[in-house]
Amino acid sequence: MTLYDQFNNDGYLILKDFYTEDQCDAVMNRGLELSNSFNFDGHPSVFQTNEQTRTSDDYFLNSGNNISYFFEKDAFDESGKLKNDLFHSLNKIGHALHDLDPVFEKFSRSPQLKALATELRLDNYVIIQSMLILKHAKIGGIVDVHQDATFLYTEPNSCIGFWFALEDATIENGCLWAKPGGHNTTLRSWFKRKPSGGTEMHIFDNEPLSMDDMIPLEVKKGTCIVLHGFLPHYSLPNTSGKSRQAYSIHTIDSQLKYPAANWLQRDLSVLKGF
Ligand SMILES: O=C(O)CCC(=O)C(=O)O
Repeated sequence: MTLYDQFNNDGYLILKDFYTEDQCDAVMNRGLELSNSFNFDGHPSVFQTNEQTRTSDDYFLNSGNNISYFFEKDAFDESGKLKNDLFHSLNKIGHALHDLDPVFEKFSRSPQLKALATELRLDNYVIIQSMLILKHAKIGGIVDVHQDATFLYTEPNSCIGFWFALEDATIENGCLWAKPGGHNTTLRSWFKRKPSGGTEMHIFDNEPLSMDDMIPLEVKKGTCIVLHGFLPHYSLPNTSGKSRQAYSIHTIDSQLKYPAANWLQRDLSVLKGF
Protein backbone atom coordinates (compact mmCIF):
# COMPACT_ATOMS: atom_id res chain seq x y z
CA MET A 1 0.00 0.00 0.00
CA THR A 2 1.29 3.50 -0.75
CA LEU A 3 1.70 6.01 2.07
CA TYR A 4 -1.15 7.97 0.51
CA ASP A 5 -3.50 4.96 0.70
CA GLN A 6 -2.35 4.02 4.18
CA PHE A 7 -2.95 7.56 5.43
CA ASN A 8 -6.44 7.68 3.96
CA ASN A 9 -7.20 4.21 5.31
CA ASP A 10 -5.97 4.68 8.90
CA GLY A 11 -6.20 8.45 9.37
CA TYR A 12 -2.60 8.55 10.53
CA LEU A 13 0.91 7.46 9.58
CA ILE A 14 3.85 6.60 11.79
CA LEU A 15 7.17 7.33 10.10
CA LYS A 16 10.13 6.08 12.13
CA ASP A 17 13.55 7.80 11.95
CA PHE A 18 12.09 10.74 10.07
CA TYR A 19 14.56 13.07 11.77
CA THR A 20 17.89 12.36 13.46
CA GLU A 21 18.58 12.72 17.18
CA ASP A 22 20.67 15.82 16.39
CA GLN A 23 17.82 17.45 14.52
CA CYS A 24 15.49 16.80 17.47
CA ASP A 25 18.07 18.12 19.94
CA ALA A 26 18.50 21.32 17.90
CA VAL A 27 14.83 22.29 18.25
CA MET A 28 14.68 21.25 21.91
CA ASN A 29 17.75 23.41 22.65
CA ARG A 30 16.18 26.30 20.78
CA GLY A 31 12.96 25.86 22.77
CA LEU A 32 14.95 26.15 25.99
CA GLU A 33 16.73 29.27 24.73
CA LEU A 34 13.44 30.88 23.72
CA SER A 35 11.92 30.07 27.12
CA ASN A 36 14.90 31.66 28.85
CA SER A 37 14.37 34.82 26.83
CA PHE A 38 10.66 34.97 27.71
CA ASN A 39 10.07 37.95 29.92
CA PHE A 40 7.31 36.68 32.18
CA ASP A 41 6.03 39.52 34.30
CA GLY A 42 3.57 37.41 36.25
CA HIS A 43 0.59 38.67 34.32
CA PRO A 44 -2.22 36.12 34.56
CA SER A 45 -3.30 36.69 30.96
CA VAL A 46 -0.68 34.20 29.83
CA PHE A 47 -2.17 31.49 32.00
CA GLN A 48 -3.62 28.70 29.86
CA THR A 49 -4.62 25.12 30.41
CA ASN A 50 -5.27 22.98 27.40
CA GLU A 51 -6.83 23.31 24.00
CA GLN A 52 -10.33 22.74 25.26
CA THR A 53 -10.17 25.42 27.93
CA ARG A 54 -8.27 28.14 26.17
CA THR A 55 -9.13 31.55 27.43
CA SER A 56 -10.18 34.18 24.95
CA ASP A 57 -7.71 36.86 25.87
CA ASP A 58 -5.68 38.85 23.40
CA TYR A 59 -2.45 37.05 24.23
CA PHE A 60 -3.92 33.80 23.02
CA LEU A 61 -5.77 35.26 20.02
CA ASN A 62 -2.61 37.01 18.83
CA SER A 63 -0.40 33.97 19.30
CA GLY A 64 -1.03 32.81 15.73
CA ASN A 65 1.37 35.51 14.55
CA ASN A 66 3.82 35.28 17.43
CA ILE A 67 6.03 33.13 19.59
CA SER A 68 3.88 32.90 22.71
CA TYR A 69 4.25 30.94 25.92
CA PHE A 70 1.53 28.96 27.70
CA PHE A 71 1.75 27.60 31.21
CA GLU A 72 0.78 24.28 32.69
CA LYS A 73 -2.38 24.64 34.75
CA ASP A 74 -0.55 23.45 37.88
CA ALA A 75 2.43 25.75 37.34
CA PHE A 76 1.47 28.30 39.98
CA ASP A 77 1.08 28.04 43.75
CA GLU A 78 -1.78 29.63 45.67
CA SER A 79 0.00 32.95 45.90
CA GLY A 80 0.46 33.03 42.11
CA LYS A 81 4.19 32.20 42.14
CA LEU A 82 5.73 29.60 39.85
CA LYS A 83 6.36 26.31 41.64
CA ASN A 84 9.22 25.36 39.27
CA ASP A 85 11.65 27.26 37.08
CA LEU A 86 10.07 29.01 34.12
CA PHE A 87 10.97 26.40 31.49
CA HIS A 88 9.56 23.55 33.58
CA SER A 89 6.35 25.52 34.14
CA LEU A 90 5.53 25.84 30.47
CA ASN A 91 3.03 23.65 28.67
CA LYS A 92 3.83 24.83 25.16
CA ILE A 93 5.22 27.54 22.89
CA GLY A 94 3.37 28.59 19.72
CA HIS A 95 1.96 29.28 17.20
CA ALA A 96 4.25 30.82 14.54
CA LEU A 97 7.59 29.25 15.43
CA HIS A 98 7.90 27.88 11.89
CA ASP A 99 7.79 31.37 10.37
CA LEU A 100 9.57 33.43 13.01
CA ASP A 101 12.44 31.31 14.27
CA PRO A 102 15.17 30.00 11.90
CA VAL A 103 15.79 26.78 13.86
CA PHE A 104 12.11 25.84 13.84
CA GLU A 105 11.75 26.97 10.24
CA LYS A 106 14.54 24.60 9.14
CA PHE A 107 12.86 21.69 10.95
CA SER A 108 9.45 22.57 9.48
CA ARG A 109 10.59 23.02 5.90
CA SER A 110 12.95 20.18 5.12
CA PRO A 111 13.61 18.05 2.03
CA GLN A 112 12.11 15.07 3.91
CA LEU A 113 8.87 16.92 4.57
CA LYS A 114 8.71 18.22 1.03
CA ALA A 115 9.04 14.67 -0.30
CA LEU A 116 6.39 13.41 2.14
CA ALA A 117 4.01 16.21 1.14
CA THR A 118 4.46 15.24 -2.50
CA GLU A 119 3.75 11.60 -1.69
CA LEU A 120 0.59 12.61 0.21
CA ARG A 121 -0.41 14.92 -2.68
CA LEU A 122 -0.46 18.06 -0.55
CA ASP A 123 0.39 20.36 -3.45
CA ASN A 124 -1.37 23.49 -2.22
CA TYR A 125 -0.75 23.00 1.45
CA VAL A 126 0.70 25.71 3.71
CA ILE A 127 1.90 25.54 7.31
CA ILE A 128 -0.51 27.60 9.38
CA GLN A 129 0.49 26.75 12.94
CA SER A 130 3.32 25.26 14.97
CA MET A 131 3.70 24.25 18.59
CA LEU A 132 6.52 23.04 20.78
CA ILE A 133 4.67 20.82 23.26
CA LEU A 134 6.83 20.35 26.32
CA LYS A 135 4.97 17.75 28.38
CA HIS A 136 7.55 17.99 31.16
CA ALA A 137 8.08 15.16 33.66
CA LYS A 138 5.49 15.07 36.47
CA ILE A 139 3.69 18.26 35.42
CA GLY A 140 2.87 17.86 31.70
CA GLY A 141 -0.92 17.98 31.48
CA ILE A 142 -3.58 16.04 29.59
CA VAL A 143 -4.59 16.96 26.04
CA ASP A 144 -8.24 16.02 25.88
CA VAL A 145 -9.59 14.04 22.96
CA HIS A 146 -10.09 16.34 19.98
CA GLN A 147 -10.06 16.62 16.19
CA ASP A 148 -7.50 19.09 14.84
CA ALA A 149 -10.01 20.39 12.26
CA THR A 150 -11.95 21.85 15.22
CA PHE A 151 -9.16 24.40 15.59
CA LEU A 152 -8.15 24.81 11.93
CA TYR A 153 -11.38 24.69 10.00
CA THR A 154 -11.57 24.87 6.21
CA GLU A 155 -14.47 24.20 3.87
CA PRO A 156 -14.21 21.36 3.00
CA ASN A 157 -11.85 19.96 5.66
CA SER A 158 -8.19 19.84 4.74
CA CYS A 159 -6.32 20.06 8.06
CA ILE A 160 -3.37 17.69 8.44
CA GLY A 161 -1.01 17.65 11.42
CA PHE A 162 2.63 16.53 11.50
CA TRP A 163 3.67 15.59 15.02
CA PHE A 164 7.34 14.92 15.73
CA ALA A 165 8.59 13.01 18.76
CA LEU A 166 11.59 15.00 20.00
CA GLU A 167 12.03 12.38 22.72
CA ASP A 168 10.78 8.80 23.07
CA ALA A 169 7.02 8.88 23.69
CA THR A 170 5.63 6.06 25.83
CA ILE A 171 2.43 5.27 27.71
CA GLU A 172 4.18 6.41 30.90
CA ASN A 173 5.22 9.85 29.69
CA GLY A 174 2.05 10.65 27.75
CA CYS A 175 2.25 9.42 24.14
CA LEU A 176 -0.53 10.11 21.65
CA TRP A 177 -3.55 7.79 21.48
CA ALA A 178 -5.74 7.25 18.41
CA LYS A 179 -7.77 4.57 16.64
CA PRO A 180 -6.92 3.27 13.17
CA GLY A 181 -9.70 4.47 10.87
CA GLY A 182 -11.03 6.83 13.56
CA HIS A 183 -11.07 9.72 11.07
CA ASN A 184 -14.08 8.18 9.35
CA THR A 185 -16.50 10.23 11.37
CA THR A 186 -18.03 13.68 11.41
CA LEU A 187 -16.42 16.87 12.66
CA ARG A 188 -17.99 17.50 16.07
CA SER A 189 -17.12 21.10 16.76
CA TRP A 190 -15.51 24.33 15.57
CA PHE A 191 -13.53 26.56 17.91
CA LYS A 192 -14.22 30.06 16.62
CA ARG A 193 -14.14 33.77 17.33
CA LYS A 194 -17.43 35.29 18.45
CA PRO A 195 -18.50 38.42 16.58
CA SER A 196 -18.83 40.14 19.97
CA GLY A 197 -15.24 39.22 20.95
CA GLY A 198 -13.78 36.17 22.63
CA THR A 199 -14.22 32.61 21.43
CA GLU A 200 -16.80 29.86 21.52
CA MET A 201 -17.12 26.19 20.67
CA HIS A 202 -19.71 25.82 17.92
CA ILE A 203 -21.23 22.32 18.04
CA PHE A 204 -21.98 20.55 14.74
CA ASP A 205 -22.73 17.16 16.26
CA ASN A 206 -23.36 16.35 19.94
CA GLU A 207 -22.24 12.72 19.63
CA PRO A 208 -19.16 12.45 21.89
CA LEU A 209 -15.91 11.36 20.21
CA SER A 210 -15.56 7.64 20.84
CA MET A 211 -12.62 6.56 22.99
CA ASP A 212 -13.25 2.87 22.17
CA ASP A 213 -10.39 0.94 20.61
CA MET A 214 -7.91 3.80 20.87
CA ILE A 215 -4.35 2.52 20.90
CA PRO A 216 -1.19 4.12 22.30
CA LEU A 217 1.15 5.43 19.61
CA GLU A 218 4.41 4.71 21.41
CA VAL A 219 7.23 6.01 19.25
CA LYS A 220 10.96 6.68 19.34
CA LYS A 221 12.65 10.06 19.18
CA GLY A 222 12.74 11.31 15.59
CA THR A 223 9.43 9.69 14.55
CA CYS A 224 6.89 11.72 12.58
CA ILE A 225 3.19 10.98 13.06
CA VAL A 226 0.89 12.40 10.38
CA LEU A 227 -2.64 13.05 11.63
CA HIS A 228 -5.82 13.52 9.60
CA GLY A 229 -7.83 16.56 10.75
CA PHE A 230 -10.87 14.45 11.69
CA LEU A 231 -8.88 11.80 13.62
CA PRO A 232 -9.79 11.93 17.33
CA HIS A 233 -6.62 11.81 19.43
CA TYR A 234 -5.45 12.67 22.90
CA SER A 235 -2.56 12.34 25.32
CA LEU A 236 -2.59 11.62 29.05
CA PRO A 237 -0.73 13.60 31.72
CA ASN A 238 2.96 12.88 32.06
CA THR A 239 3.14 11.34 35.53
CA SER A 240 6.55 9.80 34.84
CA GLY A 241 10.01 11.14 35.57
CA LYS A 242 10.84 11.46 31.85
CA SER A 243 9.91 14.44 29.72
CA ARG A 244 8.10 13.97 26.42
CA GLN A 245 8.76 16.91 24.16
CA ALA A 246 7.10 17.04 20.75
CA TYR A 247 6.85 19.57 17.97
CA SER A 248 3.81 19.76 15.75
CA ILE A 249 2.91 21.69 12.65
CA HIS A 250 -0.57 21.96 11.22
CA THR A 251 -1.25 22.47 7.56
CA ILE A 252 -4.23 23.35 5.38
CA ASP A 253 -5.00 23.55 1.68
CA SER A 254 -4.55 27.23 0.85
CA GLN A 255 -7.01 27.03 -2.05
CA LEU A 256 -9.96 26.30 0.22
CA LYS A 257 -12.17 28.63 2.23
CA TYR A 258 -10.59 29.57 5.57
CA PRO A 259 -13.34 31.44 7.45
CA ALA A 260 -12.58 34.75 9.16
CA ALA A 261 -14.23 33.26 12.26
CA ASN A 262 -11.39 30.76 12.79
CA TRP A 263 -9.62 31.55 16.07
CA LEU A 264 -6.24 31.62 14.30
CA GLN A 265 -6.01 34.40 11.77
CA ARG A 266 -2.96 34.76 9.54
CA ASP A 267 -2.40 36.58 6.28
CA LEU A 268 -2.99 33.49 4.13
CA SER A 269 -1.34 35.10 1.11
CA VAL A 270 2.08 35.01 2.80
CA LEU A 271 1.92 31.50 4.25
CA LYS A 272 4.32 28.97 2.80
CA GLY A 273 4.37 25.20 2.40
CA PHE A 274 7.23 22.85 3.10
O1 LIG B 1 1.46 16.32 21.97
C1 LIG B 1 0.37 16.12 22.50
O2 LIG B 1 0.28 15.61 23.60
C2 LIG B 1 -0.90 16.48 21.77
C3 LIG B 1 -0.64 17.09 20.43
C4 LIG B 1 -1.84 17.27 19.61
O3 LIG B 1 -2.92 16.91 19.94
C5 LIG B 1 -1.67 17.89 18.29
O4 LIG B 1 -0.57 18.32 17.93
O5 LIG B 1 -2.70 17.98 17.58
